[in-house]
Amino acid sequence: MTRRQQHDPLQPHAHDPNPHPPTPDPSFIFSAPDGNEQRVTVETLRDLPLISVSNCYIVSTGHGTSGPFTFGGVDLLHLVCQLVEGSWNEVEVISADGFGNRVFKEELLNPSPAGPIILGTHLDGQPLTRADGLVRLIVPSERDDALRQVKWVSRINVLA
Ligand SMILES: Nc1nc2c(c(=O)[nH]1)N[C@H]1C(S)=C(S)[C@@H](COP(=O)(O)O)O[C@H]1N2
Ligand SMILES: [Mo]
Repeated sequence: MTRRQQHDPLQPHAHDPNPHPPTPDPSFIFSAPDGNEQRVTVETLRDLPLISVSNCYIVSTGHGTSGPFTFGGVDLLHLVCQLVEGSWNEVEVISADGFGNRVFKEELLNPSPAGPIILGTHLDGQPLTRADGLVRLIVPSERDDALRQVKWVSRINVLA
């Protein structure tokens, strides 16, 4: 397999999932549309409402479907609304290993019946481990090779 770092992280494709966290630190950089950046830690996320989403599946390219899981975490919409004042339209969620996904305002405002898109910090009631993806984007509606389930979020770019 070619190294994922050579690809655009926002054009994910089916691949053997990376089992190795790129760094030990689960905090990430949050970039607002005005270019203002701040570090968000797991402790920061704990101060926001914890919501849980049941019946989540990870439809893995490498090792079949796993689940159902109940993921707990912070509603991505809530975090963005908390940290961004002006208008915004799109959110890039990127891991330091070169994997990422684009989330549109529209799908945050109108969540799928499968559940809202969250930044996962808990798995089945227990804190999510770094190895399992802390902090992990959970897109409950996604069933396409887990291409939106971004483990080890290291950067969130909110775009106007
Ligand atoms: N950061 C990061 N997230 C990722 C990947 C990856 O390589 N890096 N692979 C994706 C793919 S293709 C799959 S199938 C799932 C696997 O998730 P799991 O290791 O928890 O089963 O993670 C997704 N999220
Ligand atoms: Mo996958």
